[in-house]
This record gives sequence, C-alpha cells and structure tokens, in this order.
Amino acid sequence: MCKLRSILCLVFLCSAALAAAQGSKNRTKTSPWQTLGGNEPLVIARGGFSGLFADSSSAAYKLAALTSLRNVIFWCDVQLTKDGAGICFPSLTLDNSSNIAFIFKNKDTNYLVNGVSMHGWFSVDFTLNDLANSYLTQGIYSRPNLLDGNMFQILTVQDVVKQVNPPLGLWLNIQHDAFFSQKNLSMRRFVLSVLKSTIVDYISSPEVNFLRGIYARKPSRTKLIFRFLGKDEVDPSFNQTYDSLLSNLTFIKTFASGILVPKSYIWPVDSNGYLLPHTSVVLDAHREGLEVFASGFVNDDTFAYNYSYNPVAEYLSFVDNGEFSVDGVLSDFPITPSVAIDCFSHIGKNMSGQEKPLVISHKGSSGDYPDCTDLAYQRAISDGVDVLDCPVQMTKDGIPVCLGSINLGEFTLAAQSQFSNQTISIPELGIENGIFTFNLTWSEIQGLQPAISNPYASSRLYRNPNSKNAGKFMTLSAFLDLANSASSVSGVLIIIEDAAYLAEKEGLSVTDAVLDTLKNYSGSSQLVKKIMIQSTNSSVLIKFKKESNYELVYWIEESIRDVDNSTITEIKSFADSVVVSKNSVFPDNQAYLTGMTDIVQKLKAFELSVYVQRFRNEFYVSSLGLLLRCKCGDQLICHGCWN
Ligand SMILES: *[C@@H]1O[C@H](CO)[C@@H](O)[C@H](O)[C@H]1NC(C)=O
Ligand SMILES: *[C@@H]1O[C@H](CO)[C@@H](O)[C@H](O)[C@H]1NC(C)=O
Ligand SMILES: *[C@@H]1O[C@H](CO)[C@@H](O)[C@H](O)[C@H]1NC(C)=O
Ligand SMILES: *[C@@H]1O[C@H](CO)[C@@H](O)[C@H](O)[C@H]1NC(C)=O
Ligand SMILES: *[C@@H]1O[C@H](CO)[C@@H](O)[C@H](O)[C@H]1NC(C)=O
Ligand SMILES: *[C@@H]1O[C@H](CO)[C@@H](O)[C@H](O)[C@H]1NC(C)=O
Ligand SMILES: *[C@@H]1O[C@H](CO)[C@@H](O)[C@H](O)[C@H]1NC(C)=O
Ligand SMILES: *[C@@H]1O[C@H](CO)[C@@H](O)[C@H](O)[C@H]1NC(C)=O
Ligand SMILES: *[C@@H]1O[C@H](CO)[C@@H](O)[C@H](O)[C@H]1NC(C)=O
Ligand SMILES: *[C@@H]1O[C@H](CO)[C@@H](O)[C@H](O)[C@H]1NC(C)=O
Ligand SMILES: *[C@@H]1O[C@H](CO)[C@@H](O)[C@H](O)[C@H]1NC(C)=O
Ligand SMILES: *[C@H]1O[C@@H](CO)[C@H](O)[C@@H](O)[C@@H]1NC(C)=O
Repeated sequence: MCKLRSILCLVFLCSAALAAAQGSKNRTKTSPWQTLGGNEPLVIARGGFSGLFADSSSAAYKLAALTSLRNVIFWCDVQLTKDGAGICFPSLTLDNSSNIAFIFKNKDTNYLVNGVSMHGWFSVDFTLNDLANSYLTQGIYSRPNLLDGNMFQILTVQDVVKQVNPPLGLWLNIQHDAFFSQKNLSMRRFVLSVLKSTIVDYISSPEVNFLRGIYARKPSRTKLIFRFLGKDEVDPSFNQTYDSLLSNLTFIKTFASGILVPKSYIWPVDSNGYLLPHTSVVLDAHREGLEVFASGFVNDDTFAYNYSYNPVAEYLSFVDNGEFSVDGVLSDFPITPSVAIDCFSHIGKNMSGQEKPLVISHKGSSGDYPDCTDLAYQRAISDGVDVLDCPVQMTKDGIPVCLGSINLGEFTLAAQSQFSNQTISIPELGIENGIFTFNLTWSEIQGLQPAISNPYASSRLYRNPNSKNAGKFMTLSAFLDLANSASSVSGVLIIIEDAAYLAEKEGLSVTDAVLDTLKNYSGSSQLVKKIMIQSTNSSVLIKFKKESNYELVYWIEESIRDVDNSTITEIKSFADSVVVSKNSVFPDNQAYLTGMTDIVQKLKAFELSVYVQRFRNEFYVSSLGLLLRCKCGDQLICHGCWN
C-alpha cells in the first residue's frame, strides 16, 4: 500500500486540482456554494502573501499569485503621500512596515485620526520621492523578518498593476478618507483617476460618505463594499456606530453591493476562546442582496479552540457549514483558503476515491485531550483516524497500559498527588525527577488526573483548556477492545521503548506482556485489526519477528539526510516499515524549507513502507526569528541588522 507516496500524491492532487481550477471556472462539486450568487468564494490576499513577505511588496503579491486560486484578488490599502500619490501600504503610519524611521529620524509626529491622537511617521508628511529610498519590512513582529533584506520598494497602486499584473482582480481599501480630507488631500480624486486607467473590482471603506461620494462616478464593474469595524466604533463620515449601521442593511444596499466584516461578526468567540453559535449576519445580508466578505484570517492566530489550531477548519466553517457561505475571505496566507476552498470543501470525511496516506494518531488525538486517554482515542476515531497508537508502559503490577511516557509527571498531575514522594532520577532513561509508571500499580495510576500536553506553552499556545484534565487511561487490552470495535479504524500501532531497562532493572518484560495480551486477545474474541509493532530498538522487533507476523516498524529517531543501501538492507532484515521525522524528508534552514531529500524513494526501493512524523497544527514563530530580533534589540534597528 502506498504510504508516504500518497502524502505527496495528496499534495500533488491538490496542485493538480488547483491547476484544473485555473483552466476552467466550472467545478464539479457535490453541493452548490451557498454564496450570494452561487459562485465559489473569493480569496482576497491582504497585501499579497503578507504572512510571509512584507505587506504590499511585489514579492508578497507575486507569491500570492503563484500559490492561490487563479481568481485571487489583490488587496491594497491605499494611503496618500504629501504630493497626492496613492501607495499600497497597510497603515496610515509608515514606521511599522518600512524602514522610514531609520531614514527620516525626526519626522515622526502626532495627528488626530478620527478624533484619537496617533503617533508615527505619516504618509502625508512624505512625497513619493522621499519614499524612494525606503523599503518595506514585515510589520507584524511575531513573524520572521528574514526576508526583509531584499529591499522591496514601497509601491504605488499603479506600480502594483504594472509590476505584478493582478491575475484577476484588484481590491482597493480606503480606510481613512476623512483623515486625508483634513490634510486637504482628496482620496476621491485619486480613486476616480485610477478607475479611468485601471480595472478595479472592489473598493471598500469603513466611511459611508466616501463610498456614497464615488457611487455615481464609478464604472459598473467596480463593486463598492462597506467595511464594518468594531461594533462600538463610529464611522467618522457619518457619525453612527457600526453596530447601528449593521441593523440598517437596507441603507447600506443603497450605495454598496456588499459588506466586509471582522470574522467575529459571523462566528463570535467567548471570553474563554470557544466559538459561540454563528450569528445571522450572512443570511441577513444575503437576503438584502449584499455580498459578505470576512476579514481577519491569518494562520498564526486561528483563534477558537474549536478549530484545534487548524486554519483549514476555520475557513470551512465560513464557506462550507451547510447553512451559508461568505462570498470571500480576506487572508494574509491566501494559499490556505485556496486549498480549503478547492480541495477540502464539500467532502466532509469522505476522501474515498482519492489515494490517501494512512493517518496514524499520536497518543490518540493528543492535541485535543490528554495523551492516551479514552477521550483522546474516541476523538481520533471520530476524526477518521486509520491507525490508533498505543505507547505501552508497564505498571508495578505488570499490566501493559497505554501511557504518554514512562514518566507520569509528563502527562498527569502525579507530581501534585500523594505519589510525589516517588520522584526519582534515572540516568539510564535520561530522566531527572520523574515519577515512573513502573513504581505505581494500575489502580494507583487510574486514580491520577491526566494533564493535556502543551508543547507550545512557551509561545502561549494552549490546547483545549476546557478538557485539560479530562479522560481516563486505558490498559492495552481495553485499548484493543476500543480499536477493534471502531469500524473505521484499520489498525493499531503498539510502541515499545525502554524494554531492556525494564527487563534488566525492574524485572518487567514489556515484550512478553504485549505478546501475551495480543495472543490472549485473538484467543478470546477475534482481533480484526492489523497489528503494527514499533520500536527504536531492533532487538525488540527481532523478538516479535520470531513470534508473530505483525508489521514491524523501525523508528529512526534522529534526523537524517541520507541513507545507504547497506543500512537499508540491514533494516529490511528486521522491519517492514520505517518511521522518519518530517525534517529527514524536508530539511529546513532557520524554519524555511530548503528542499526534499530522496530518503523516501530510497527506502521504498527496498519495499519498506515509510511513515513520517510528527504533524502538529500549531503555527508558531520560529524561536530563531525571535532570537534574531531579540539580539538586535530595538525593533527598528532589528529590521536593518538581520544579516
Ligand atoms: C459552466 O456551467 C454552466 C451551467 O452549469 C454552463 O452554462 C456554462 O457554459 C459552463 N461554462 C463553461 C466554461 O464550461
Ligand atoms: C505598530 O506595531 C505596534 C507593536 O506591534 C502595534 O501596537 C501598533 O498597533 C502597530 N501600528 C500600526 C499602525 O500597525
Ligand atoms: C487645508 O485648506 C484650508 C483651506 O484652504 C486651509 O485653511 C488649511 O490650513 C489646509 N490644511 C492643511 C492641513 O493644509
Ligand atoms: C454624533 O452623534 C452623537 C449621538 O449620536 C451626538 O451626540 C454628536 O453630537 C454627533 N456628532 C456630530 C459631529 O454630529
Ligand atoms: C437607515 O438609515 C437611513 C440613513 O441614515 C435612515 O434614513 C433610515 O431611517 C434608517 N432606517 C432604519 C430602519 O433605521
Ligand atoms: C466550541 O467548543 C465548545 C467546547 O467544546 C462547545 O461548547 C461549543 O459548542 C463549540 N462551538 C461550536 C460553535 O460548535
Ligand atoms: C464518497 O465518495 C465516493 C467517490 O467520490 C462516492 O462514490 C461515495 O458514494 C461517497 N460516499 C459517501 C458516504 O458519501
Ligand atoms: C509516600 O508517601 C505515602 C504516604 O503519603 C507512604 O505511604 C509511602 O510509603 C511513601 N512512599 C515512599 C517511597 O516514600
Ligand atoms: C536494545 O535492546 C537490547 C536487548 O533488549 C539491549 O541489549 C540494548 O541495549 C538495547 N539498545 C538500546 C540502544 O537501548
Ligand atoms: C486472557 O483472557 C482471559 C479471558 O478473557 C483472562 O481471564 C486472562 O486474564 C487473560 N490473560 C492475560 C494474560 O491477559
Ligand atoms: C541502492 O539500491 C538501489 C535499489 O536497489 C539501486 O538502484 C542503487 O543503484 C543502489 N545504490 C548503490 C550505491 O548501490
Ligand atoms: C521503583 O522505585 C525505585 C526507587 O524507589 C525502586 O528501586 C524500584 O525497585 C521500583 N520499581 C518497581 C518495579 O517498583
């Protein structure tokens, strides 16, 4: 059975699907889109692929064109310079996203913006010529700035059209007409002049009077979109809160063909970070004949625990929820909505008909529930896992149990329990101050509170806090019962480590315990699942090879770049398949992928199946990116000293 190859297949299938999508606008889908006009939702790239390259840089726009659906729309936030030129730039002040503060050290100032004082280097204080020597930088400091040194120039709207030739559409967002008017600069004049020479599909603004002012003069193909800001904020041109405007969509419809709302207008999130039921905004606006676009989509802050840090799941809740679909999403990472729309919509869990790699759980669904608890396993099953894993540990009374680690301290509250006095260090296992599974009986372990793992706690990304201590642990035999009764599960992966230590030092044979449990199981009722035994120690696999015909999986723990034929031949003598790390296949340099090794092909040439681990949803900033910035100290200096 094709395993890793199919992972790649899936990637290529998606690319092929994207390519096909690019060839024709008609798609065959099992259910129609619930957008206003029944069209596929649009992907709007905010400043291009601004999650990776500096917002509004040519590189950001070009990457968006390369990696998105063909009808991706390029979003440009228009700001005016002192001499009335319109540049694409994400904010009124230039200092966060360019090196302007470095070049014009004392030209910062304070202005009132919609009645609130704001400090910075404002576009209105610089001519286009002044900006010629500035370059764009990554303005969101939690994102890596390694690509900033490429001297991406600040572009005018016309430059964007010329340099990157928007494949389909251009979307101009006019966030601050009222402010520019105060400075005697006319956004209206600028926009109308652009409309004469350039095709613009959408113009959005949070100011009613700006849109009403161009309504009669715009070409018919250009759609006006009213942008909602925070519900309590006031539209400075109209003196009404966005909340009150939201209750008067009939009025909005008199000058706009759609609305753009923060995603929380549609799916609100409670103060604990969980989704509330959706509002009726999309259905109400559609009833009024208004398109609805949602903003605020980024992969590095997919917020609501309900999505398990999976940005695709978030997009699907806006475009494929069975009740409505927004007409477009505004994203800093347009590749992700493109894939969500083109590859993952309307398929539910039915992936049949596509060659699909095996999905193997890691300690159950350990991103959602504490490791190896019944809840973690049940969630993995309901999510459609193919193979359930059980890392086997031994209890003091010799019972094989599925537990996240030999050290109870890592995944339970043992250290806060009556067993805290069992804390010891065992150098052979490389563990200091642990509480070991083999020092507690099964009934003692059952009494411990599980604790969810939080591998990204240092980036303040926590997993499902509502269930952080939920669930019950399971013996290997209860685990087998659960897996056996789940019809969608095809196999179980039993992981055995530290067998030599347990046998020699603690007098416990984990291999015998596993073999007995498995044999006994087939003796009593029929175990219908495929059995896979995994270890980093070939001696363990050799022992199983002698006594069974289970699939033997050799785990190559260290990250490798290459493997020679004699090593593969040796592996082949005791294993049927191999587990390697992700970065043995796709090595990286400072968190950017550098290419692909040929390890998978080499192993497969010897008819070994290849599994890759370990996939996690959390999207976090590489510590190196942060480190570079910290070393540089001040953020401004930082932007200049990356090399
Ligand atoms: C797309 O489908 C519609 C109706 O299903 C049809 O009228 C139209 O001709 C198709 N367009 C193309 C390019 O195939
Ligand atoms: C600039 O960056 C700071 C710090 O990240 C942030 O608080 C501020 O809102 C940003 N300003 C703009 C205009 O984006
Ligand atoms: C804008 O023009 C008015 C009238 O000509 C003038 O009084 C005002 O000072 C100007 N404001 C700015 C910021 O230049
Ligand atoms: C804006 O509206 C508020 C109440 O709705 C009112 O008190 C205030 O005077 C208005 N401001 C302007 C400039 O019209
Ligand atoms: C909607 O807004 C318009 C313009 O402000 C106003 O004339 C109209 O009375 C409002 N309608 C409702 C139902 O609030
Ligand atoms: C999100 O998760 C919470 C906690 O599990 C649940 O109560 C809530 O109903 C979920 N929200 C939605 C919209 O499904
Ligand atoms: C799943 O998809 C396949 C192929 O697309 C289809 O034949 C099958 O009926 C679908 N099954 C379900 C349960 O929808
Ligand atoms: C740990 O403390 C308990 C009482 O809380 C006691 O019964 C047990 O003997 C102690 N074990 C060790 C190894 O000290
Ligand atoms: C692997 O297991 C064998 C026999 O059980 C043992 O002698 C050996 O030390 C183990 N190797 C490692 C690296 O733990
Ligand atoms: C084997 O199964 C029998 C009956 O289900 C049970 O009584 C016995 O304890 C089991 N033995 C082991 C080693 O699991
Ligand atoms: C390694 O094995 C593969 C597959 O059998 C073979 O094509 C290749 O030539 C071998 N490489 C070397 C260096 O022997
Ligand atoms: C675990 O604890 C250590 C230290 O108290 C003992 O030396 C071990 O004998 C004990 N192991 C078992 C299996 O109970």
